[in-house]
Order: sequence, then C-alpha cells, then structure tokens
Amino acid sequence: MSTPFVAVLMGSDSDLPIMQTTLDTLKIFGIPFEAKVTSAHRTPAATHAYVKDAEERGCKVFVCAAGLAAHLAGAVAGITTRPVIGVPIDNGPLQGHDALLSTVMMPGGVPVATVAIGKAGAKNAGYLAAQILGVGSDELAAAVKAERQKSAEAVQAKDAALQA
Ligand code: RP5
Repeated sequence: MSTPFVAVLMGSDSDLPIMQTTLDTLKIFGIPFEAKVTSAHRTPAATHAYVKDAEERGCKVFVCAAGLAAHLAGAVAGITTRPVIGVPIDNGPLQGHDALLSTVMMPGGVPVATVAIGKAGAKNAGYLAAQILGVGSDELAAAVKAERQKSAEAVQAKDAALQA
C-alpha cells in the first residue's frame, strides 16, 4: 500500500524561500511530503506526468505555488480531483495581486483552495493540508488543535507581557 503524502509544487526555485514555510509546517505535523519545482508554462508535460504519478503513489493533497501569471495550481486542478491548495507568490512588480487573481479565479467545477499571498498563505497551506488529512486521522486532527492552542497561548502571553 502507498504512503499518503502531500505534494508541494512550485513554479520556480525562486518560490522556495516563501514555500519553505509550507514545508516547515508539514514537518511540525509529521506529514510526509515531496517538494518539486515544475512549471505550468515552462515544463507543462513534466507537470502533467508528475501529478498523475504522484496520485498513483498516494498523494492526497497538492499544494501549488507560483507568482506572476500563476497558472500552476489551476493546471494541476485540471489534472487531478484531489484537493489543490494554491499559494500566490509575491515576487513580481504587482506584489502578488496578479498571482492571487490568476490562482483564485478558477472556472466552476475545477476548484483551487486559494490562500493568502506570500508567507501567511504558505503557512496556511500547510495547516489546510493538515486539516484536510485530519478528517481521516484523529491523531492529526488533535495535532492541529494542539498547534492552535499553542498559538492562542502565545497571543495571551504577549498580552500579559504588555499588561505587566
Ligand atoms: C512563476 O514565475 C514562478 O512560480 C515564479 O514565481 C515566477 C518567476 O520565476 P523565475 O523567473 O524566478 O524562475 O512561474
């Protein structure tokens, strides 16, 4: 039986400094992942082949990051019916607004769960993948809840420091 994993695709290695946040988040939850540079525009055939192969090997969720005319998430969503999370990258002259619209404005029936532009979105892509997989895993769902609790406690500690 294949091991379930998350595939994290990025259109260029220039996306990695932001997408490292997704990889780090998946590591926190102990979720196996593959990271791959593949482009909807520059390597379309390789992207298609990877997605089909990853699906067969047990990929349960695809996270796709791209900047500029960001078509990677949409192209992947057209190949697979597994959940696709899109991360718009802010590395161009339009500060990621171009990537946001290119990622989010999918035609009906081919969804991309689009998160925020940049680092917050990259972090949320990891959380969202964990929450999707957590539907079938009590252990993972509990780990997500525990991280949320830690985050709440960090906010409360900052407030307590302010009040002191
Ligand atoms: C997109 O074009 C990539 O995802 C990247 O965000 C952007 C620029 O790519 P490079 O020119 O840095 O390789 O396809």
